[in-house]
Amino acid sequence: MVQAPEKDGTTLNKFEKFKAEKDGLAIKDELDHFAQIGWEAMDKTDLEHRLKWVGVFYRPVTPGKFMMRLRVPNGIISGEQMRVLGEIVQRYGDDGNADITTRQNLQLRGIRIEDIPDIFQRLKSVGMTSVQSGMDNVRNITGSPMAGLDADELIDTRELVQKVQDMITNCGQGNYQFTNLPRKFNIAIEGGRDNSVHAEINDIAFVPAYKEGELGFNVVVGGFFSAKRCEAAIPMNVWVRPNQEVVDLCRGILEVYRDNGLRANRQKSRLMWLIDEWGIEEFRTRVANQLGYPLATAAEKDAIDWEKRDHLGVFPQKQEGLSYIGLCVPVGRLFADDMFDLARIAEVYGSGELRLTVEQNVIIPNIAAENMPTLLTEPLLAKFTPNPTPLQRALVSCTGAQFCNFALIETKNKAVDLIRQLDAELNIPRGVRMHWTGCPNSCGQPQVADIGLMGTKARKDGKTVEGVDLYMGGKVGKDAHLGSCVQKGIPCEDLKSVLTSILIEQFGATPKG
Ligand code: SRM
Ligand code: SF4
Repeated sequence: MVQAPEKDGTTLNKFEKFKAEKDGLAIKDELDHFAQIGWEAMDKTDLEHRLKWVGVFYRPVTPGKFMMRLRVPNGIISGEQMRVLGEIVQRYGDDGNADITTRQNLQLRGIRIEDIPDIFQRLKSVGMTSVQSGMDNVRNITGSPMAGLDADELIDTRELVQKVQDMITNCGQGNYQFTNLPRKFNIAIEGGRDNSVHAEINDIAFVPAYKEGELGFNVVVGGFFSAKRCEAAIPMNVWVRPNQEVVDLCRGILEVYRDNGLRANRQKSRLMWLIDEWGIEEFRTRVANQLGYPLATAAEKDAIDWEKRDHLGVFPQKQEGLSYIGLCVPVGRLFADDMFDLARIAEVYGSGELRLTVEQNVIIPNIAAENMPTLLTEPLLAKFTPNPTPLQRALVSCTGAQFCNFALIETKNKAVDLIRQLDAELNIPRGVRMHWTGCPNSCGQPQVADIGLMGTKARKDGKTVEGVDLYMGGKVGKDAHLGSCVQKGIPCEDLKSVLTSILIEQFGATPKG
């Protein structure tokens, strides 16, 4: 794809250099060759970077065992697809598992390079793709997990999310138009009243809004987290109808960003930095020019007027006689047997559909009333309960040191272990949203949590130990705003006592008798 040279003549950073040498997507035609020669013989840049353009991530922590990041638009996946993914990870024994991600998506683990051509065939056979899910591409597009089910829904996001993905990825074939962005890019489309997608932390988010009585979306732009800076998205002063206008606006913004986004310093390449440089008015004008027509101004206010729901438990749908059940998947971790069980349960009791949430949980929709009692006796529900404790129900964690080389601490196991201990000692009257993230990249979004924990190195008794920075005050749903760091460098071994005090003093917890 054509790229604007650096305006200030700065030397290209190493990422821009290797992208200019060979587009990451070109790797899709070399996968058979890699499978034959093995990962150790691969060119280092292809191995460590370009493979991410097809969603395959080399893991320095587990060399030879790759991670595969899929695309699950709107978090909707069929039982058949889930079963195929289960079969893929099953062949890797203890190395194989899957994680539900904070973008309503799935990542598979333990993948061997020699199996990748076969895995891609299997994905294709069930209409799935992992294309453009890593590096300087648009990530999984999130949408309301209740789309089409919720009686109070404003806009059904399913088709819109799929259309935006199809535009960006050329229907999953890969699209060189959008494979060399200055940096990663996040898009979310909210259709409900409760901001289920965390609109404020996306580069583009569509938020329902009535304009002169007509329902459409207000648009916010530039939200992002990075180690250097975190910003909530800001209004673009644009309103679009819930149709092709959404797809076109995404295309226009992506083209403007692709051709003008800052590329010299990767710490300053996300969309917000360009908006800073131009000002939001100029940015809006450039996007309108790119599209070739004027943009409608924003509706006065958006229609997010509910607190965020977590959808765990059993709830009626708008379709009479049907309900959905939300299951709590501790820190999003699934093994092959769990995936087979979820697929079977969705097919036997529901319509064969499953949904993933940004809280790393699973929803099974379309369950007839007469099927619910038997579903509730399924052994899987002992592991993935619809009735979790207040701490379990809102626990989120990024990958952490088990698989991620950026991590400063192990996260998922610590997170589960700590709430188990806190639950044993405290009565906690309300849900407390606790988010763990292993490093300042903030994949686990500590800034949206009631209590956010970000991995760091701390000092204790003169030694360097695993620790966390404590974030508090994140507000989600209506009037969402980001939390901030309130305490730095808490050694992990002191965390239980620190959190016990916070839960008692600020969340009404009482010690168990
Ligand atoms: Fe992330 C990089 C995992 C959501 C901000 N993220 C990474 C990498 C790819 C780093 C690496 O190569 O090891 C991690 C892969 C680890 C692994 O083996 O799993 C990784 N990010 C994740 C996931 C899996 C966390 C999770 O456990 O759920 C999430 C995958 C989402 C998906 O399905 O695509 C994930 N990452 C996020 C989010 C949250 C969100 O999107 O709502 C953020 C903050 C929001 C944002 O991007 O603005 C996030 N990830 C980052 C960053 C910092 C970006 C920046 O602008 O500096 C990095 C590092 C980078 O890109 O250089 C990063
Ligand atoms: Fe890895 Fe850091 Fe992201 Fe956690 S926050 S997945 S440790 S990059």
